[in-house]
Amino acid sequence: MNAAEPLKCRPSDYKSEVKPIWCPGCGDYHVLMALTRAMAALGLPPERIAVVSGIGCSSRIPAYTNCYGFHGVHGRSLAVATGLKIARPDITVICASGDGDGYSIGGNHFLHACRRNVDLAYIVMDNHIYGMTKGQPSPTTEPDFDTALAPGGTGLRPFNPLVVALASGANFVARAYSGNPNETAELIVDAIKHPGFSFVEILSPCVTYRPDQRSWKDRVHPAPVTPTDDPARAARRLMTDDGFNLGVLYRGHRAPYTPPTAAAMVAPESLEEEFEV
Ligand SMILES: Cc1ncc(C[n+]2csc(CCOP(=O)(O)OP(=O)(O)O)c2C)c(N)n1
Ligand code: SF4
Ligand SMILES: [Mg+2]
Repeated sequence: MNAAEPLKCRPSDYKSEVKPIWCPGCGDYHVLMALTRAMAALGLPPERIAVVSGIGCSSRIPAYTNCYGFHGVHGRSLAVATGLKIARPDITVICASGDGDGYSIGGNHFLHACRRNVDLAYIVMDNHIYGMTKGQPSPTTEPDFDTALAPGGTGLRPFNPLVVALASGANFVARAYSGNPNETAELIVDAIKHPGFSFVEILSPCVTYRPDQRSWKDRVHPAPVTPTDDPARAARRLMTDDGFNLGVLYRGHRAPYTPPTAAAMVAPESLEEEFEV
């Protein structure tokens, strides 16, 4: 076989023997399906892929693949994924988060990962709630979403992940819906192939704490426009975004970050000499 030719793989080749413990009907099952379909479509050997996550129901996903995995610290998935990609550029690094993990505690890392533009695919399973810790509002929760934990709703303006990603310099920005696993798989393939920091927001319902999200299947629709490489045009589209437009919004041409070569780095011993008092 030609070395450059992708392997002929099936999605099941990327599943581990660990059985998911998500609630029956959780959208994350479909994200796992989409992710393994994407890996099979790319034909990469599992040992050439790393899936890195934080903490949350969604962040359990690395355990359910047989690739290298890191189920780490809440909100720090991007820090780990960035370091891994810099140290091992030969590995395809997929970073996975939830809206709590990625937009609350990990929000700062999100901004800087977009800005740094390291060649990563970042998928966020957004259910507009903290599922794992039993339903606290997240940055994407609607202001009037009424729960025992936030009676009457938070009254706070939700965070718009696509706006933040675009404004912060992400090189690829897309939205998917877990209930469409084929389209989601295609967007993940596209994100992995696109150079630089590629962000895919995946609407993935939490059927336990957000049963209202079952209606998302009737609300999502393909974006009525083709992807753009013009950030100003993408920004204008986001001004009228209803939150349910699916597909690639923005595909940029910014060159991914490349770390300095070992030769260009200063040896720590020489710094020691310089700073000796
Ligand atoms: C430092 C730290 N703070 C808080 C927590 C508690 N905690 C665990 S998961 C989680 C929120 C998860 O929400 P999200 O990322 O949206 O994932 P979901 O469960 O909804 O998929 C929180 C606050 C923690 N584990 N570590
Ligand atoms: S609590 Fe919600 S997000 Fe967590 S597994 Fe159950 S349905 Fe999924
Ligand atoms: Mg969540």
